[in-house]
Amino acid sequence: MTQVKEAVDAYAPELAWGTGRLVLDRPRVMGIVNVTPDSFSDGGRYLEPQAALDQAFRLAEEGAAIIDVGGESTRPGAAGVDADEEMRRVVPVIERLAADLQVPVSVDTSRPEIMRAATAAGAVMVNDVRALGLPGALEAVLEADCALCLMHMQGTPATMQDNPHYGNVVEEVCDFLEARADACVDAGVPPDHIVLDPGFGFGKTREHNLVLLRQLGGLLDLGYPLLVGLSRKSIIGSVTRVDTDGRLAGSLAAATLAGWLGASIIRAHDVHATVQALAVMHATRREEKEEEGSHV
Ligand code: 7PM
Repeated sequence: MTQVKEAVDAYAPELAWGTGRLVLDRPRVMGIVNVTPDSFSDGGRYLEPQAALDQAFRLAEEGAAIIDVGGESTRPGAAGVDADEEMRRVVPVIERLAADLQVPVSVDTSRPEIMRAATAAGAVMVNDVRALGLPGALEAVLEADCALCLMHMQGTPATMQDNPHYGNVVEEVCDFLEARADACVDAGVPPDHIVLDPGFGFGKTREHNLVLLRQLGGLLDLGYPLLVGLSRKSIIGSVTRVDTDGRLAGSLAAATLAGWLGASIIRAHDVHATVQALAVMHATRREEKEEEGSHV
């Protein structure tokens, strides 16, 4: 083996933040913890802070590499929660998790004041479905030196599923994510702090979602790791014709495909099952690489 090839083989992409990093040599699972009364999936069950903490510890045990804590439902048509309420929901939970959990914590928010409070409480990543679109969000992330997920959404949660339309959905999502990543890097966010997300279900029809998944590899050309969230979403239900509680099998198929097509982080409710699906995906891919290697 040449030195160059050794260097290339040793290279593993990673997501970094001020004090740490997540090695992305294989797809990692982001476990979802909702601290909301109205989330479509775990609705109400984990509203109490203690229940959210229990859920987070369980997901970490199941193999989550990062835990995403959210206090605002972004369900299509959902009314937003006010900043005080969001603050009351997420910050105490993040404080406890950052102190006691061995796994890094992400905060799912668009509000700069929540970003500041959550990162001060120990969150190492901001996951923003509005891609730092609110005034002050970019500054909050810069100051925190945290990792950052920039997601694509067409419209707003209240209306995004009313009539999604694109000329070319893959191109438009790609252009949007590139522009947002460029703006962040220009402002001083280190490129290795950024992960991009096509935003499945956020202003997309069934066909838009399926094309985006099929063509996921095209987004890799932007040079950033990809995060995808398909777990229990209506795109899964539109194919399998089952309600949210019955969407595990479809979600695992989607997670496996996304991983195979190049996603580095899979956002999921069912962490134990998703970790196993991705282990089979990864083992298959590794054998393939070893076979190629044996020919040289
Ligand atoms: C109702 C519908 C409630 C959809 C909650 C959801 C993503 C996200 C969400 C995603 C990133 C869910 C979604 N989805 N953040 N936050 N990517 N980065 O299924 O796909 O949890 S909310």
